[in-house]
Amino acid sequence: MSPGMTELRHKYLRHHKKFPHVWCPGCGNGIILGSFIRAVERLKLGKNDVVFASGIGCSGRMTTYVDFNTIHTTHGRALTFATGIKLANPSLNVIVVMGDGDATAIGGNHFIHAARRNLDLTAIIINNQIYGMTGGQASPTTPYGANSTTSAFTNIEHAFSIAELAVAAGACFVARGTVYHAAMLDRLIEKGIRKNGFSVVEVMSNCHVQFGRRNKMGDPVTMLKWLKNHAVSKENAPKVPPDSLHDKFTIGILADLDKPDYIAEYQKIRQKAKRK
Ligand SMILES: Cc1ncc(C[n+]2csc(CCOP(=O)(O)OP(=O)(O)O)c2C)c(N)n1
Repeated sequence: MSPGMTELRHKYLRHHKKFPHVWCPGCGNGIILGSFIRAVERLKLGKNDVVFASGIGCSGRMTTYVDFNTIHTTHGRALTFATGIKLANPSLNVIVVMGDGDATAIGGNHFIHAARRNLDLTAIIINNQIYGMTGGQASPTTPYGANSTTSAFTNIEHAFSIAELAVAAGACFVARGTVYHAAMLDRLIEKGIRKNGFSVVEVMSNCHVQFGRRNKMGDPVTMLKWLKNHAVSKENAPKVPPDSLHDKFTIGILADLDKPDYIAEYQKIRQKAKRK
């Protein structure tokens, strides 16, 4: 029988040292943390074989709470630290958690080049459509027409899709889930970690405090229902009329391809250089 959440909490969380956590009641980050530790458990990864890196933001606090090798880095630069760690010790499973602002605004350039480089890292990107920790400023994924502290008369910029950006930049595994679909999220994170190459799992999440309250969704249940009603599975998407898809997003595995990973290629270059 697989262990229950209480057992997993004792096994994987720094519950004596680092709790209570800083997240608001009902924050989607707790669901994502649960999915992450269930995925690690299912993969039977040793705690010392996992490195969990984060940037800055509410998402960035996740590394504080788990009992792996962890590194809480600077805003937008988690992938650069993770790159160094993986290159120094390729046997480690290096998993990175970032917010939408962290990964695609200040860290946007690092993100697209990490995807293009195809180093074997797993990036979990929590898309709550807002800068949560700093008080609700618009991020690159804040929808057109939404309210935020920096777009009090509605956002006139257009959001981009993190998952589609990752596909275009060359990530070899790209998936999108939501905190409403938690069981599916466990599997997507598990597959992302298992994949050899740069993997991205975008998680649509609720920040009902900074995003929801300004957009008539001020409680977690309303936001979870919004996520449920706006998610379309990849399998069903072709059956949905295109004009009703414009405000929806696709969930599931969006890309899964095999290409040589950076470390294998780098070893070949080392061999070539040695023969010279
Ligand atoms: C170089 C730098 N710029 C700006 C900040 C301020 N800052 C801290 S968290 C944050 C936004 C975080 O938003 P997001 O990445 O979406 O994560 P969330 O808090 O929503 O999880 C910002 C702008 C910082 N800490 N460092």
